[in-house]
Order: sequence, then structure tokens, then C-alpha cells
Amino acid sequence: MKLEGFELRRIRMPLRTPFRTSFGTEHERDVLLLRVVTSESEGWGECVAMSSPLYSAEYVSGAVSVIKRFLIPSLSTVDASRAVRDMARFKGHPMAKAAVEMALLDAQLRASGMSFGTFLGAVRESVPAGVSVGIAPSIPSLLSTVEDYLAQGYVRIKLKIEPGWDVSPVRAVRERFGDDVQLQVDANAAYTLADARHLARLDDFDLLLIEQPLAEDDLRDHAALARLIRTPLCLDESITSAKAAAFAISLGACQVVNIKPGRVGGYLEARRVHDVCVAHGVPVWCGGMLETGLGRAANVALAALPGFVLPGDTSASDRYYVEDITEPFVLEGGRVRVPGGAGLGVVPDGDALGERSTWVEWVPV
Ligand code: OSB
Ligand code: MG
Repeated sequence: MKLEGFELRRIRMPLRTPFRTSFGTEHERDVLLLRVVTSESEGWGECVAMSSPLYSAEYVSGAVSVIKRFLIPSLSTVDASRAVRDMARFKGHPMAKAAVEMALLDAQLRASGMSFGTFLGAVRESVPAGVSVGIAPSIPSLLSTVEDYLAQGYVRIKLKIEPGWDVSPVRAVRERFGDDVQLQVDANAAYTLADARHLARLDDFDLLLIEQPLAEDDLRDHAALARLIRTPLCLDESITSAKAAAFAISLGACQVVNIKPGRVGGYLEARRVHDVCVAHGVPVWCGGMLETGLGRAANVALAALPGFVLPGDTSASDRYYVEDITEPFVLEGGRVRVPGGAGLGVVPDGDALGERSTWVEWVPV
């Protein structure tokens, strides 16, 4: 199988409702898609970098640049694991590398007729769906959003928190919806160890976990915090590789791990993070980055691996977008189905892509 080139495309995906986190408010997603063309098949990759470097150092225009200038020219083969080794000499840029890897894996798997799920080692045909709820303008508005998601069947609610929006929204959700709702919070690194006493107030609400309370590079402080609170500590931003996961676990910096393929450089590394966590008895769940149906298809396949014992941010398409670019992922009894077709098992709709594209460029290999 010969590599012919990559089509890079940016599409504009307006979010159904603005998504506010401790690092900013997203109104629409500027998504970079890759379509790799080989002599035998095509494959799709989605880059999860956001417009601005607020969640991590990467951003869409930077990803476009590094993919064109360095990653594509470094590739010697269609084979995805070989490509990951080719790209490894360039430092950083895991989200850009993950998008290239995803496109190659998809092309390779479509050519051989195998699904992402089968390739990765999925053991379930569907996965339970959680939903990530942004910081709301008021408590009543938060409660009506959560009520709507629970009515749709989401089996776990994650509240975004920040200083000034933490204990009161959690208390309000518990008081209104009861103790049976699986509830967790995500701070996106908005606190410091000096907030430990305040964060310990969340212990009263029987949360599944608190996600990334402190800075990305603050593993020692996370370990110290874990000794000061009872709520299990989960890391997102800090887990940049399987090695980082092993280190964080050995330090006592987390009891749970959020796995996002983009953040760790791809699905192959994501599977290694899963394996390391399983070996240490650490539960994992699949995070999200507001993906379109393409990234969602791959995430849902990953979330079907045996160590994913907590519901992920693997929501239905209509949680994010009025219209997805693929067949929409829908909630069925609180679960999302793992596609069974070759590769990702979904393809983007040509018309939808055309309408949403803001930029396209063909890069030959
Ligand atoms: O921290 O998990 C996060 C979205 C964008 C960037 C970071 C995060 C998130 C989410 C939403 O929480 C996850 C999703 O539903 O895709
Ligand atoms: Mg997070």
C-alpha cells in the first residue's frame, strides 16, 4: 500500500450551546480533519486541538503547520505504528501526531476490513455515556440543563468547576436529583494546593472523582492533595503518555485516569495508557474534546476496552452539534453503540463537509 497524500481541511462546527470551562468559553469548534489517500484506501483523522492554546499548548493553526512542515514529510509508510515512530523525533504536538496516526490507522483498517474496535481490543458492543456540563450562568439554568440530560438517559453527569463555582452547583445538583446520580467534577487545573481545605468540602457529596484540580505539571501537589481529600483524584491534562501515567500512579497523584487519545499522541499510546492503568488496578474512562462523529467513532471503540469501567465523555452527537458530519451517534438506553464497520465504521457526508469547510489543502507525500 502506497501513501499518496493528505487532504487537510478545516471545518466550522457551531456548538449547540456555548461550552464554558475554567479556561474559557467555546462557541464553535474549528476542527482540523485529515483525509489520507493511499493506493488501496482512504482514511480519516480528526485533530482535537482547539482554536487557542488554553487546554494545552496545541492549537489548530499550529497543528496545521507542524503536520504540513514536519509530520507528513517524515512519513515513510502507511503503517500507523511505524508512522508513530517516524514522527517521534519531533518534540511534542501529540494532538497533531494523533490526527495523522488516526487517518493512517483508518486507511489501514479499511483496507483489511477490520473495525477500530476489533483492532483496539473492544469487549463491548456499546458503551455507557456520560455528559460534561459547562459552567452555567446560574444555578437554576444548570439544574434545567442537568434535568434535560438525565431525561435523555445520560448515566453520569460531570460538572465543570472553577473557584466560585464548585461547592454550590454540586450541592444544588445533589439536592435536586438525589444521591443515586453518578456525579463528578472537572476543574481543568483551576486550583492550587492552597485550596485543599476548600476542595475537601466536596467530600460531602459522594462524587465519583475530581478531575485535574491542579496544574498539569504539578504531580507532587496532586499527590499531596490526594492525601488531604477523600474524593478520588483523576488526572486529565497531566497524563501525556503511558509513562506519565505510570509515574503519576506510582507517586499517588491519581486514583483514576481520563484517557484522551489526542492528548497522549494517538490511539496506540492510548491503549498503552489503558494497559498500564489496568496493570496497576487503576480505573480509566474515555475523555472527549467535543469531537465530530469521526473522533467520536474512534473514542467509542477505545471506550469498549475492558479497563474502561467508568462512563466516558462519549456523549451523543446532538449533545454538541445540531448536525454532525457523520451519521449521528445516538443515545440508546444511556449507551452509545460501537461502530462495527471497517476502520472507523463511519464516513463524513460530502455535502456537510463542503458546507462547513473554511479551508482545504492537498499535501502530497
Ligand atoms: O477537560 O475534559 C476536558 C472539552 C474540551 C476540552 C477539555 C475537556 C472537555 C470536556 C468535554 O470536558 C468532553 C466532551 O464531551 O467531549
Ligand atoms: Mg478534563
